[in-house]
Amino acid sequence: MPKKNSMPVKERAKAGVESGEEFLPGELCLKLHRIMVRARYMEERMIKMSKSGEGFFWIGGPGEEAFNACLGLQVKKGEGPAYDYLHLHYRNSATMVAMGMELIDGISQMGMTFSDPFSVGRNFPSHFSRKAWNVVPVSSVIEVQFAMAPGTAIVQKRHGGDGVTIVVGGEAGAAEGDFTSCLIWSTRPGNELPVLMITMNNGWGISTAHCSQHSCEYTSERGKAFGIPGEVVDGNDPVASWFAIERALAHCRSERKPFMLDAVVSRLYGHSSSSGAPHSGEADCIAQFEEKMLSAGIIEQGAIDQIHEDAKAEAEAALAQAMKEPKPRIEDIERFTYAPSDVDPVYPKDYTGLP
Ligand SMILES: Cc1ncc(C[n+]2csc(CCOP(=O)(O)OP(=O)(O)O)c2C)c(N)n1
Repeated sequence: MPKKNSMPVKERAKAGVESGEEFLPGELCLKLHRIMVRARYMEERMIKMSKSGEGFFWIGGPGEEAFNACLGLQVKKGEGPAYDYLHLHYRNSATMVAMGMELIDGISQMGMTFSDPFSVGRNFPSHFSRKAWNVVPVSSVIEVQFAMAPGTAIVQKRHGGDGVTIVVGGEAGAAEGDFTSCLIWSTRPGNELPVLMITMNNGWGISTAHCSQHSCEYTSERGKAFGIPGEVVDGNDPVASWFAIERALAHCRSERKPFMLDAVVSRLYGHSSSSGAPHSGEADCIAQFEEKMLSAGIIEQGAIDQIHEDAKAEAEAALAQAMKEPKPRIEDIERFTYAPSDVDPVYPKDYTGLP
């Protein structure tokens, strides 16, 4: 396990939030907190949409904001192999918000509008994709991202530079063979790959408890058999998460080899709208962080309230705008599904001509 990488002592004289040995400066705490709150209000508005008929199925990331915001701010964002590739899952909204996604983008996909930038209103919510940021389309079929991740990492290894592949999934999905494929492909002797494998461990796979299925408490324990270093972090703690991600990315960038992170997180609104999305009462990373920021003196309650008000207004305005947007057109139903191919002998140019 890499050495703890805490902020230098002289920096600690400034206001900030401490967690164990680690310290995050106030300015960064405020930035992370705003992202977390904006992502939360977007999701909570989307849950309401699922109940009001402005959208249908909801799935998303309330409870994962602390870790995900830290991840999004540390991504080397851009297009092509010189930058990081992201193979995300459907709970990564705060990562996308941290990278610069507007709340209306998530809300438009929930509202299935033609203006949805990820799928033109044709996919589930939180199924992000953005070519300009190397965000590979999120799949509803869980865990396939772990079989795809070695592909972008191979390209990055051949390309050179320090771009890495970041792949994220839940702990239940890690039971699937795709996860093991990633372990094997990222550790072939002489062909190791710069892949950061992240498991967001909320303790549940829909309604199946983690402890009833897995003999390992954390998926990173499986990395030992493959020589992959790993770390377990409290994903509800933005300070711990920030530095765990920093260490993990530094390893992948410089060694050009894999690393495994388990982030222990809450599932604040259950699995999805299919289970009614009631509040679970689990630990809330935003409330916890606010308590720490208040006692560190880097923010006052009035300012916190204002951030919440602003985020709520932003989500409401995004919904009002999204509801004015046109719906997808029937003629687009098969468009953008597969990339055109000049080399496929059976369906050249465009697979969407399939019967
Ligand atoms: C291949 C596949 N099997 C099953 C499902 C149904 N399914 C959707 S989410 C889910 C649970 C996933 O749990 P976990 O991986 O822990 O992620 P979480 O949703 O808890 O974040 C299941 C079984 C699916 N979408 N794809």
